[in-house]
Amino acid sequence: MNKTGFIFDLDGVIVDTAKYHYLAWRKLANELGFEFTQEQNELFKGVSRKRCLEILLEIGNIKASQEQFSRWLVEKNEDYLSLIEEMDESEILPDVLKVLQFLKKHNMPIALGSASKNARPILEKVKLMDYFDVIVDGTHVAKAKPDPEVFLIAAKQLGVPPKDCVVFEDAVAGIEAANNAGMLSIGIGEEKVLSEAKFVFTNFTKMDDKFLNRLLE
Ligand code: B16
Ligand code: MG
Repeated sequence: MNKTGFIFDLDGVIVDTAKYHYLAWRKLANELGFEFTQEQNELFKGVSRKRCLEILLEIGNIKASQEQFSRWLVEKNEDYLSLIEEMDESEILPDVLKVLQFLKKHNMPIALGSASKNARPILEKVKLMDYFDVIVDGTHVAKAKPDPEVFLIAAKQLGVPPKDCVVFEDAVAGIEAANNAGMLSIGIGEEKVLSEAKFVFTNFTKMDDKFLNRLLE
């Protein structure tokens, strides 16, 4: 039997760090004198830190020098890091462990494919490192989702052809990246938002063993 490779996004799939990203971006926006809403934060999902700041400055209609831009990137990340400092296993989203354990039991190769440069410390905090054979994060990729680079590197490192990989993603850009990589995309979130995904589940509690078994075939 051909092995299937399973690739998980981090933010919004394994843990809900989007709320901490939001607080840190909102603080920066407020300091710069404008509001940043939860709705606008949707645009930031799956998007690199640098690109997020570019979008934020567009929203606030602010022009930044190179030096200011770099300083605000550092400031936002420091605020984000202090917000995630206290994270622990209780922040793992419902039934993520059930799915990881199911895949481990069947000896399936598992990778992380995240845009975040903070992916490793987060996996350590929530004690999930041992489940991942491969970790590809924002420190390894040059091109952001929807470019398939992050998932293609993960597939290569898992030793599984892209067409035999399954991707779990919560972001529109991430689903596009998985589709662009020729992988099976599974959206975690709202069907109307993730309409390009092959399958969509509100969260992992909705994914039963029957469906998971089908993915192994
Ligand atoms: P960092 P994912 C993404 O992670 C987030 O969805 C996105 O909001 C964030 O800007 C990006 O990581 C970069 O994160 O600032 O920690 O490097 O969803 O691809 O796991
Ligand atoms: Mg995500």
